[in-house]
Amino acid sequence: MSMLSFERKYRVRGGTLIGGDLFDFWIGPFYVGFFGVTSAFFATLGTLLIIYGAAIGPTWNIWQINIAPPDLSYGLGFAPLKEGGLWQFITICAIGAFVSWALREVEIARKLGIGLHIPFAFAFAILAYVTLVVIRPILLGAWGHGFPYGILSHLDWVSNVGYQFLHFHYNPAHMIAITFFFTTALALSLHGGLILSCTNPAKGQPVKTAEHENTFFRDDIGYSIGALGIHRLGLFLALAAVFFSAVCIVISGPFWTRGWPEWWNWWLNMPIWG
Ligand code: UQ1
Repeated sequence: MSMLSFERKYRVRGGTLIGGDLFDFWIGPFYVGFFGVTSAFFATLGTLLIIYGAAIGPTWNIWQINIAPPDLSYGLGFAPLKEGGLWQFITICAIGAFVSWALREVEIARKLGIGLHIPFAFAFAILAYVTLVVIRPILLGAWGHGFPYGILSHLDWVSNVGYQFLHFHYNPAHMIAITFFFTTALALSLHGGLILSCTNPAKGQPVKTAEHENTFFRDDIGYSIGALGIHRLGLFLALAAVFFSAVCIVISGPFWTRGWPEWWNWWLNMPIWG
């Protein structure tokens, strides 16, 4: 299944950023490349370190395994392995693997002569992670502000940081992020519904085309954004959701230390109220 007959013509040489022809090959369906090697290296090392962290920890319960960042007292220095150093190494491996994966996507896109939209989009996800475990901890002066690696522990971290600001839903960037998440879901449901309604009609009916797609929305809301436009809008909405999520956490602490409800006092304090 993975190696379709027509895929061979797309297995072209070149487009690599590093390594020339050296790693320019496939293993089964997967393109390797220099960054495929570095992705595998960092992912394997990071996973082994997580397993080691679990092994020296108190539990093998998958929900409770936790690899915590260093204590705040270590500031921005290196901590001993068992005191958060493991978390620091795992973070380096994670960033190494994510960035390698993005660059491997760049190499594949260059090979195919397509745009860099996919690695560009993935870069936003990497930015969100790096904001949580590097940028915000540096701004706050300690690696201990990063989130712990564990299923329940990272949920507790989110809950605790949320309550530290009394009511996180009053964070204006959080409000914007949520609005973009909901709008992304609206856009994808409209788009998915429209494409299926046209390409998978009732038995015996012909498959419909762009004319029908445009006409539906012109009849419905007086406007059609078009086949290319809906995908530009979708990508924008999804990336804006991730971007404002990163903004909402990076401003919490480094740029605003009180409860988020209090931030809205700027409105009550406006001189227009007399
Ligand atoms: C749309 O206008 C359009 O163009 C024909 C699509 O393309 C296939 C769509 O999927 C959707 C959902 C719309 C409607 C969206 C807006 C923002 C008017």
